[in-house]
Amino acid sequence: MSKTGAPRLAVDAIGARIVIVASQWHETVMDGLIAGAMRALETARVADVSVVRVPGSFELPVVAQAHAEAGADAVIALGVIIRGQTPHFDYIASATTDALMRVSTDTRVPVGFGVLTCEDDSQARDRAGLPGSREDKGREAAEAALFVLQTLGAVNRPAEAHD
Ligand code: DLZ
Repeated sequence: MSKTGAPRLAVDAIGARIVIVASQWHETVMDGLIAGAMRALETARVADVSVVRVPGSFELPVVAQAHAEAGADAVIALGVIIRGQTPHFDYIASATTDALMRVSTDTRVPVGFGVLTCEDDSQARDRAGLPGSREDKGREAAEAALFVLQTLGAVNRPAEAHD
């Protein structure tokens, strides 16, 4: 996918209840993703933020779904999956991606997708919003979730009465 062209999606989400679900593999990159998401939430004036850690990316969807069903207004899923020498990467990356999409469509709670799928550690660091990184995928995931939250709010609002 292109490395450029990501939109800035800043919205005001004051009052929203947001849960960041974050895996624990690849600690430095994860720290960058979480910090980027937190920066976006602060810019959007979100005060109610919980960070919930799971072991690996494979565990993100079930915990994301639990929080979506328990009343979170949006969930931001953060993880880093790095290709190794076996097909394991492909299974975890595609299962995690598909399941997070399903959580969002089934619950209608926005799920920001901040799961990096990279060839190596240096690719991941370049996307992690760390000093010197070219991209900030944690921020992008948070901004996308808040934007969709705003969009769904407009869809779900009762239609104005007509005479
Ligand atoms: C097993 C595994 C491997 C090999 N690599 C990663 C990775 O790069 N990133 C990640 O988030 N998780 C990895 N895991 C762990 C799985 O996601 C999962 O936590 C375990 O298979 C236990 O269910």
